Amino acid sequence: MNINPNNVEIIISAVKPEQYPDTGLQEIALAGRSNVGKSSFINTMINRKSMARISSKPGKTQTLNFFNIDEQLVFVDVPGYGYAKVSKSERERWGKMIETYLTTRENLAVVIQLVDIRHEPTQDDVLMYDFLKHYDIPVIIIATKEDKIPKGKVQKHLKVVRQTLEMDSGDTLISYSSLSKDKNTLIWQAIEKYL
Ligand SMILES: Nc1nc2c(ncn2[C@@H]2O[C@H](COP(=O)(O)OP(=O)(O)OP(=O)(O)O)[C@@H](O)[C@H]2O)c(=O)[nH]1
Ligand SMILES: [Mg+2]
Repeated sequence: MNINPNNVEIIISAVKPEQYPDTGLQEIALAGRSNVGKSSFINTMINRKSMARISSKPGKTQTLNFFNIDEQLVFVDVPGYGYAKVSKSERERWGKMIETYLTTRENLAVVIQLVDIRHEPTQDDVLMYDFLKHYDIPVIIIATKEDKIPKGKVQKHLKVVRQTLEMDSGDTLISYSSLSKDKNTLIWQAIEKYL
């Protein structure tokens, strides 16, 4: 995919289906724990430093943020799960918002689920993967923050991710770091298979 980073813009921050944009473009949604690096992933993939908002504080992204990527596709940045400091009612509201989007959105082509390569996927990670499988939503797993572990340990950690999620053998798993653009081409190729 050949993306012009100067032609990337936020379309809308939505919470309800009535607010989802009417672009006719296919959408790629991010999923993953709060602070795992979803917004950073989008920025690196589109070669923009701070299009999607990043924070060292978990819970930065609070709405569904739709980004028009060079009129070719749409990235949807999604609030993370598993952040203890949001209130129960807020968590439930986010959960509903994400669930509604994932289960009803016809433009949705694939979900990119991010996990932290350093740790065994959490129970929430497993639930999310199972949820996507249950609804037959295509998924690519990205094990991010690989810059934080020694190169020699990457394969071992990927194996733990694959086993803990009980991933389908046909599903793609790629290690990644938002600090580097080295794997962007590889990931665009993985995405294009679903477009
Ligand atoms: N070392 C390293 N840090 C990363 C990487 N990706 C993200 N981070 C850092 O992790 C923190 C969280 O990143 P975000 O992109 O805001 O995470 P998020 O998943 O969008 O978080 P929420 O919006 O709260 O759900 C920030 O301090 C990032 O700089 C990575 O690949 N390597
Ligand atoms: Mg975010």
